Amino acid sequence: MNREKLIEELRAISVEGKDVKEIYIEISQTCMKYITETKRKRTVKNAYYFSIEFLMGRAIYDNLLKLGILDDVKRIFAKKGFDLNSLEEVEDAALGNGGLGRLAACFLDSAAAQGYPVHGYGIRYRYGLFRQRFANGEQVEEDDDWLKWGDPWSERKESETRLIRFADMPPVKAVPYDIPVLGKTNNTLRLFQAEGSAEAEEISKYLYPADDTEEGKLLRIRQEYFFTAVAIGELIDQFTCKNGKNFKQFSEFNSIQLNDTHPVFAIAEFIRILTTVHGVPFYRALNYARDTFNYTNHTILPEALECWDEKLIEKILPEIAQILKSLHVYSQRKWRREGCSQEEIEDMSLLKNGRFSMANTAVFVAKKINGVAEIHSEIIKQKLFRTAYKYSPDKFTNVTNGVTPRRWLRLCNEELAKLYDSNLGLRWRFDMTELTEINTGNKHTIEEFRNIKTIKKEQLARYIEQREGIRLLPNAIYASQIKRLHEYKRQLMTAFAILYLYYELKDGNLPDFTPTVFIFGAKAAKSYRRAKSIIKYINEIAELVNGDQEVNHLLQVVFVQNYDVSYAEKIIPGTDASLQVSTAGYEASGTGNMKFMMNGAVTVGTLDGANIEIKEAAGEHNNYIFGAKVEEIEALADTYNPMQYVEQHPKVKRVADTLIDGTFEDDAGGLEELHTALFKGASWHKPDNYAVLFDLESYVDALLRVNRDYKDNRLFAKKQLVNATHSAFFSSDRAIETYAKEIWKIVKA
Ligand code: 26V
Repeated sequence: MNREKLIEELRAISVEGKDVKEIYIEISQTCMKYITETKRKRTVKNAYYFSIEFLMGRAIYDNLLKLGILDDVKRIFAKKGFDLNSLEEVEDAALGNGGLGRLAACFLDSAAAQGYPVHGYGIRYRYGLFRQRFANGEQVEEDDDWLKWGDPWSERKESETRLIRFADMPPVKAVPYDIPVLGKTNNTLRLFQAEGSAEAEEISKYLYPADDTEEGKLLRIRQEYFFTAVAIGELIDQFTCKNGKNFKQFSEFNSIQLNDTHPVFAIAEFIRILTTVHGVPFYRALNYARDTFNYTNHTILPEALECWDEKLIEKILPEIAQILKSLHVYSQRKWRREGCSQEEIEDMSLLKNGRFSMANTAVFVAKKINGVAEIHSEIIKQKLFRTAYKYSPDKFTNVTNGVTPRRWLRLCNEELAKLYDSNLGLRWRFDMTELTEINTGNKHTIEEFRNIKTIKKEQLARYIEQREGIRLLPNAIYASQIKRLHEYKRQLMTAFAILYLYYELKDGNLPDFTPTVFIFGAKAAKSYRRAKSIIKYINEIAELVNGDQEVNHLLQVVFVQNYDVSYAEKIIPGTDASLQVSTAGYEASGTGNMKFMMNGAVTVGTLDGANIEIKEAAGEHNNYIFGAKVEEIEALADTYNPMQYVEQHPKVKRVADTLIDGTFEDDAGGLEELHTALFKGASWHKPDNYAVLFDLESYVDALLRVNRDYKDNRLFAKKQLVNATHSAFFSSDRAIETYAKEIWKIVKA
């Protein structure tokens, strides 16, 4: 089938008497017929991206764009009286939590777009990330039944089913579902579904099941082993079919990227099959693994670095436990031989206090280890993995994250893409560095950009009104913080900043204030109590501020429900100021920050993650940097006492007091607990562990700088445009090119 034939078949679809779902399925299936006829190009070496999350979002518009028929199909269906925008009802495939899963999706997109043979391996969860709504300002979670829309974009490959064995249950069937990833090459995302018994089905039922109980932990281990073991089994069989048992060559054909530590069992499974099935000696199998696997670290938060009890792994995967132990023994011997001190050996140890450190295992074996932004990669080298870095500095590298300009610019902001087209032709689509040729000093261009921003803000306002029933203030600054809810990301600090501004306005201290709308979008992990309290608190603040006649023409707060990829596609282009305010040192990279920049929002941010590189690319004067730097945050540990601090900063005290002084209802005691965490400490954390109070006034100051600068509309629009036109570095095309050349050593098909 060729493109013309495809369009013809799409034109032949009748919409008469059909509902949105039926039309959606028919369009998708027609495209799939066309796509699956296109054969994969043969390549020598492929890369495989192993990830427990792929946050793909909605497929249909993206695929139509890649087939080059989006505009045609819109027109064809408009003529039939069917608005293609109706397909926005189709829910996202949300098989991921946030940045890590969305990065995996952007990387697959960029690899295909550039013709690199990179395929994804993951899990086909029955239920993705929960759907969120608010009841009385509190988060309520519901199962995400994404399959109710059917799954026309994947192909079940029953005949390629493999069996995965756990010691305590019958063999589990792993059935592959292939999702095409379109571009210059057609790559594949292969997700496995667990079948065979009710017990088996549990394995691929939920994304990130709670792992605070032993049962939860076992399930998580099963998930991790399940998808990596099928993938490894497949890759080894494919290899031996073509090349026999000359495993020395395995890495000449295959490179495997471990997206965080969740897929680290792949290493053990690889060694297990080579040693037990193919009779390769252990040390050789290890060497082949060393040539094949690479590891990306995505966080330095201790609570997120996986360690699994030896006993648990022994119970369900005895052979794998044995191999992990052998790796441990082998590594200890090696380090002793190399003259490492006892302390150093302990620091790098794969097995600590009866628990396997998945990160240390990955670091020991991987050929390349990378962080996801310059500062993060430095922290990894100097702190998290400092001993390993001391002995193998060449293993460590940085690949700053990126985001796909197809979804995050062309699809979500076609107005801006058209402005680029009319200024530069189509070249920029293939090389975003061309965007710097746009004359950002040109009055006419700035005006055009400003109009586009206004259009996108209006579209956003309409969308939010539809979804949330809230009408946004027009002619206001739109400032957005959209990301997973976590204390280190400091949504609480934004909440305090809003209250700070609120009281300043009430007190008449801000006579010249430009109206500002704060937009939040975030899901809190089901069991993360303080994160949920922060949602409740922000919703309380929204009620107070939005209901106050004295200020509600100047200040507005909206927390949207069920924030997801598709919501992000609306919020990002309609935002003026992107809030990226994590405690310095904690946000590995951030990728939302890049999406905002690409759509021409200024960054109000700390010197953390990729914010630093954004500031460098677009110029400090075009962004609003504030807050303590990493070294300053570290120094706080010895000197900082939040109780004393607020005594000297009464306005900070005033807002923090609202957690306990009856300003807001707090029946469940969640707000009080936030107050305790700030002033007395909580869990294993010291008081105000994330420096929320400490950075607050410098944050407010940055927001007020935005507020002042915005008055000169043209100058502000210019800052935004400079950001947009200097965002090439943050395209995942650049990131993938770096992985391909420096880590995977693969060439374009
Ligand atoms: C996971 C968990 C799990 C349990 C408790 C707390 C906690 C805190 C953080 C995490 C994050 C896991 C890894 C992750 O998603 N990292 C994100 O990866 C993005 C892509 O590289 C990056 O842009 C974000 O900065 C980073 O947080």
